[in-house]
Amino acid sequence: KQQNPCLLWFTGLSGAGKSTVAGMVERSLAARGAHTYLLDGDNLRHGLCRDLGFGAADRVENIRRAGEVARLMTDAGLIVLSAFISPFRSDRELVRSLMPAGEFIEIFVDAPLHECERRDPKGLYVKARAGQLPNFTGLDSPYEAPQQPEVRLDTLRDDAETCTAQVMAYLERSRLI
Ligand code: GGZ
Ligand code: DAT
Repeated sequence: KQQNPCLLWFTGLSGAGKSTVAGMVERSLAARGAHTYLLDGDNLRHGLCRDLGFGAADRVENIRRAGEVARLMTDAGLIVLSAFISPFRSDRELVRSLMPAGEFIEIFVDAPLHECERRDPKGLYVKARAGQLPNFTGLDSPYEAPQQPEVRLDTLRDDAETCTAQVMAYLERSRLI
């Protein structure tokens, strides 16, 4: 077996860089012949989770479903990457508990709110500040930062290539690839 199935769980504020880095790690893994799948709000919230919004209870359910799907995909032998804000510590710990020891890799994509708001890649912070997006994470909905993530990426200091290399180095060091 050339790869160990595992779940790379990216968490962080909107605009912190989860999708960007997860996408680059996925390309890096694919270049080595690994079989991967990237789960994110775009492919879940339009289908499996289309009934869910951004209130606290709906976010809890969103992450529960995402975790269960990710678990099934790792059972099928894939390296799964996920890019959800996943703001609540207890939900991330629930997903961790679904996975065999060592196969849940929590990756804290860390950037301060002011930097995420400065980037505002989709214009959502502007909308949220204007009152058009209630319960926006970091503004009027909480984000609980990981206390012991397997990997912490500082996307204010390091560029996306450096962050990608840090994740790949973790996977090599842990003999997951
Ligand atoms: C946070 C929101 C909201 C609110 C829409 N709060 O930058 P994006 O666009 O692509 O990432 C955000 C995405 C978050 O969905 P998740 O499934 O990752 O959230 S969670 O893990 O909390 O369930 C953002 C967009 O949806 N978005 N409204 N109110 N992000
Ligand atoms: P998220 O998926 O967390 O909402 P994104 O990947 O869609 O975030 O957007 C992140 C933005 O920040 C994107 O415009 C690229 C930029 N950026 C700057 N430095 C970065 C880094 N080190 N890693 C990832 N993205 C970075």
